[in-house]
Amino acid sequence: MGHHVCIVLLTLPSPRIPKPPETNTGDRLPPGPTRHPHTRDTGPALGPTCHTPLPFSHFPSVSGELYKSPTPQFLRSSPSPRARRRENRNLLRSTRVRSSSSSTWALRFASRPPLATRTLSATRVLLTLEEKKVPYELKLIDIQNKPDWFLKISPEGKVPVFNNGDGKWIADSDVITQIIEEKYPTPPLVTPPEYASVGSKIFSCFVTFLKSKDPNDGSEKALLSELQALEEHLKAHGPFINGQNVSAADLSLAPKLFHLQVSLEHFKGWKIPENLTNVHAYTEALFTRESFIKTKPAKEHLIAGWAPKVNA
Ligand SMILES: N[C@@H](CCC(=O)N[C@@H](CS)C(=O)NCC(=O)O)C(=O)O
Repeated sequence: MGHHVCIVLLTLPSPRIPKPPETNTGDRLPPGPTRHPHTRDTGPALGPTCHTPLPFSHFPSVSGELYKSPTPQFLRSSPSPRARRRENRNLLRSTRVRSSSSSTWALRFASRPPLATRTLSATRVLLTLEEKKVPYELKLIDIQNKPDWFLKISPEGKVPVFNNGDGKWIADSDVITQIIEEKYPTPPLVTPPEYASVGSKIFSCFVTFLKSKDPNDGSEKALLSELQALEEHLKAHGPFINGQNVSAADLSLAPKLFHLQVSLEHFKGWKIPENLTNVHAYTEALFTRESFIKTKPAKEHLIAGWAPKVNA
């Protein structure tokens, strides 16, 4: 594969990691993000439902490059001139521009780094590229302060947008993953139509239950019923939705199940029931895949992303 495809994700300014509610019985988070001197981990994330925080340490593409970013646009959204100056100082102190002709940025953040998030739709595109070992480049934007170059390639202002290497930008993860499948058919990731909607209601049930403040509103039961349906499907057809091999439906569901597992345990002390053994084997099989490990969000970032929803 001679060329890279390109995908636009997003970055947002970094908030503090919020404290879990008092009722939480899960593990408590450390007061701030763990700093790893040799990685490019960013701070915690704050984002609406569809945002999946992603530390920069997870951005390297299979080509070994990091990502391209024409300008550090995310700094422009700092709340005050003073904060802007401080963040600009931090960036200047911590940004290294690699002397490569491809103007690849390597960012290392010395203190209170900006935040990198990505959407669940972007994640499935990334997972698809990783599974197919297609080299790619990432461009990051501040979704709250969309740069002009981004609005030119995504007039509706949505991420992800994807460029197949032919200069044509395509929106919508359904379309994008289909195009990737056509252009890079190996390994095939098509889910047969009869299985394509397996697990598709889990995410909305999870969000309702996560946000629920009434234990008797049926939201837990609704989620359990969807998980039970997944259990039965996997028991009959597993270990993955389409049998022996991972497919597009798994790549869409995997990040959602990770969000479910991490945030429900954190905010509600809730775990997927142990008797759903096939679901447990399934999440284990997905979460230990190289593609998933490379693209998954740090738990503390994920939790910080959900906190505003839970506490709303
Ligand atoms: N159905 C689209 C969803 C795209 C979408 O709604 N993206 C949201 C993030 S999840 C977005 O870019 N929101 C930014 C905005 O509307 O300003 C897909 O699967 O790609």
